Amino acid sequence: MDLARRKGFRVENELSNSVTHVVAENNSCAEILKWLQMHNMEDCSRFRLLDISWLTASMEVGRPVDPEKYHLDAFEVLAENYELRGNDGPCLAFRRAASVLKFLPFTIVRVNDTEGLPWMRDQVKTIIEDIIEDGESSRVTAVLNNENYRSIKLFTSVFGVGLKTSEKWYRMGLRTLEEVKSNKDLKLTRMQRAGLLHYEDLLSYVSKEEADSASLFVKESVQKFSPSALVTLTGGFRRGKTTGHDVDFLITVPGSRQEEEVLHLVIDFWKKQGLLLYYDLIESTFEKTKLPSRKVDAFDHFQKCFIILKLHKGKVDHGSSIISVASAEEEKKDWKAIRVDLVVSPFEQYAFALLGWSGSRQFERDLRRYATHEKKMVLDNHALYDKTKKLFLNAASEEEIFAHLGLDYIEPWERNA
Ligand code: DCT
Ligand code: MG
Repeated sequence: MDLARRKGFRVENELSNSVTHVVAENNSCAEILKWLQMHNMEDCSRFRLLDISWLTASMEVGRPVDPEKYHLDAFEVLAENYELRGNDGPCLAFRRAASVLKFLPFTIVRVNDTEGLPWMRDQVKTIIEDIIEDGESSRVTAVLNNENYRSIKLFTSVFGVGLKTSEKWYRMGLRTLEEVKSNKDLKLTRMQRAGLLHYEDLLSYVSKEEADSASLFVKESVQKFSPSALVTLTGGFRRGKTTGHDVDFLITVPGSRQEEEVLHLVIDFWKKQGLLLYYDLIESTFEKTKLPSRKVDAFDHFQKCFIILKLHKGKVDHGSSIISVASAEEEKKDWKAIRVDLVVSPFEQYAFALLGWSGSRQFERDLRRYATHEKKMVLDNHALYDKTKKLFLNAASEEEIFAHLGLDYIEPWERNA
């Protein structure tokens, strides 16, 4: 606690209304909930319940890191473990369970509380039961303690490092990033070199303030070259998330067929200013004659650019950040590397692009499944095709797409699960 205070965190001894994060060490979720109940604070939506690892990680970087990763979230761990092993079926089942549980408006304290909720299979219920009774699930603990899981998770946390590379490094006996960096035999890609170079910045997550500042900056740059361009914040931040792994933008130019030029102009402009720590510009591969893709998780065909942007801190309004003292090191470096994705869509596909790039991934997947199985339609980031009527359904807004699907409109912040 002293260390946290010295680093500028405000640490309270007593639970009060000003508390925003409750940090626990060596307590089960059930114990904490009981304790909160004793203090008449059952309403957990008022603060975040986190594991001590969140505080240590935050102290390391000198600011609060994305709490999502430090929730006592057993199902994300299991899902991730299956994903890392290329086992998609169980991975999806646990991801579904996780996203249902994460955004529930109430806390599960008994197994019976899961009654009527979707995706609560027996496997899931067994794990919930273990956590409620013993404070942990042996299945989850086993994954967390597994050396292979830990290394693969560490390696894949580097921008540009996928499963294949991680497994290769693991088989080579590598276990830490220091070992990766100092190994002369490794041929790293440009993307991986950038990922390692800016590892800490990229790991510390983008805050809402940083996303807003990046928004202003991107808008300004794009409209410098194309004054009528629309620049829309998409991804997790559009869904109201307060932190993210990147900032996603959708760009379109109403009434123009040359919308793809603007991205090149912006990239050149930033390059000249030395603001591009990494970029990969991919040209559009869209063919009008092709039907929407049948694959539920397919990559789209828009022109896009994956970027590591040098965001100057002067541009960030710290507002009511709980960090009041910046470390000496932080004062020297007045910028932060953040991941930015720019996607360019033709204006007539804008609504589909916006819906697709707003996520969440789970929401998109389920919306597409719904379109396919319930409506005999094919939905992707470019279009909606009605297989019965054999025609494309146009839409100028997200509302119109939901209407075509026979669904009530779902606001972005309700698309987290
Ligand atoms: N998306 C897509 N096609 C891709 C990649 C992403 O349609 N090839 C969609 C799904 C979610 C959305 O775009 C944004 O993707 P992410 O940035 O990966 O997710 P996020 O929800 O913004 O969350 P975060 O960035 O915080 O991890
Ligand atoms: Mg994102």
